Amino acid sequence: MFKKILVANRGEIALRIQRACRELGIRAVMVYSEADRDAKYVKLADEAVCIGPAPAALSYLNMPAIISAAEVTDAEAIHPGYGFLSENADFAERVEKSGFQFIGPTADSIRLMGDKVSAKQAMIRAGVPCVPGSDGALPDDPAEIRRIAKSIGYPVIIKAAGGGGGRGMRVVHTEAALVNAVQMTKAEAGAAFGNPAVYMEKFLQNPRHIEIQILADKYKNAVYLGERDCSMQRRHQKVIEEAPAPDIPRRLIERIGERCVAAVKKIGYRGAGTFEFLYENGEFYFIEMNTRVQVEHPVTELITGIDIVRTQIMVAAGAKLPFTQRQIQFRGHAIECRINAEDPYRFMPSPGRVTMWHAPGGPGVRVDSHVYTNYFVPPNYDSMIGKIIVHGDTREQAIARMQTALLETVVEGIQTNVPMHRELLVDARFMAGGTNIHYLEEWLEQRSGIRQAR
Ligand code: MV4
Repeated sequence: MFKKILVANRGEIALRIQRACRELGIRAVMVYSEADRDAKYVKLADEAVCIGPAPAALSYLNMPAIISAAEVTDAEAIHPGYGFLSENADFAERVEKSGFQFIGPTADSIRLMGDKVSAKQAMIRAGVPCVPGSDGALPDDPAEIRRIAKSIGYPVIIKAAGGGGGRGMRVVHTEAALVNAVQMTKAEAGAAFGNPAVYMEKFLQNPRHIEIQILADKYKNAVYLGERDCSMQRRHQKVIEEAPAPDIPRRLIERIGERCVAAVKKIGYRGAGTFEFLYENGEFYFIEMNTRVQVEHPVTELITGIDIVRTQIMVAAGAKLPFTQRQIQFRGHAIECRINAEDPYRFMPSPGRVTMWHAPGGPGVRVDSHVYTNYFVPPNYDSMIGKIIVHGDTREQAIARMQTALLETVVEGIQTNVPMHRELLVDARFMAGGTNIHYLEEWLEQRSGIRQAR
């Protein structure tokens, strides 16, 4: 096992990884920007190294600074967390070439999945069901493009190979709009991602976003840890996640989970990973794979009892997966609410000093947050300041526990989305379960309409 790991991230996930290290008897080196100098998880660290000024480009994205920090502290491995450099294949490569273990998949796997065209082709070859679409990147010939769209059937969606997570996409409803839309998306993709390649899919109008968590070791052992429903989102930012997904037959989850495991083994993937699917009319369609630990990993931890971050570290160190698929059991229901420092209905960021922080507690309540009373939320990074995660025997019990937890939560000095969560947790449609990816935006729209009418 490693003796020392460098944590190349900040905020709640940096603290989450630090905790996993402590439990494993591993020393954690935290790197921090000038804006995070006073954070408690930095002060509580075994060691901490300042890697640059507040802007992420100069600190948390600064590869030479991070690798130098690993060298001077004699760390053996680097955990990238999520965001920042976590899905940067060049970083993974430089980490390994400098003699450190990258806690994640190989640079080749990250590269394969980072290009959404090669990712989809790999998944088709591995037998994972995908959204019907173009065979690879679109050609330049307008007649060919029209022929492909006609065979798929309108509406179609044009997506950038270098995009993902909702960046670089355009929906096309008619043949008249098609060729121009492809050209526009290509131009934007070239500028944004340095890769103008685009591909085409049937546009699914009312899907749910369901994702499958997998874990794999270096010896081609792999398991799936069930699914998460991440349909409650606004502008591609997830707001509430839960596991299991309401009203999806277990045999469908088992079938898709087994396909994901087969794909992982086929491509030689290792570490934690997530297959993102759209789910519509009882069918799963692969869209992307994330090659990192995700924000919402705790809901899976709570229903399986498996520590995903601990397992990431163990398999990176060369351990075999400590469980088989048959040993994994799913128990109860978990829900996560992301707490953001923002105006709860207009979504403007609200950084600043937290003058009062009181976290909820009680049976089945987990809080992953680096915040404390008198913590200063810097304006330089993502507005997420923590997560409340609850577990119950049933979805109803989990909802009741989350309602209670949200009522107990006190955050003063800054605005947060806690009031929005309190309203959503008593919304009849949310409580019924199984809403699609458009529901939250429709709910917000209606809500603001009612307010304006008053
Ligand atoms: C789609 C789609 C409908 N049809 N692909 C958005 C994020 C990126 N991961 C893929 N996305 C979508 N791809 C087809 N063929 C709708 C979306 C989409 C979406 C997906 C998941 C969660 C939220 C979403 C919000 C808007 C659009």
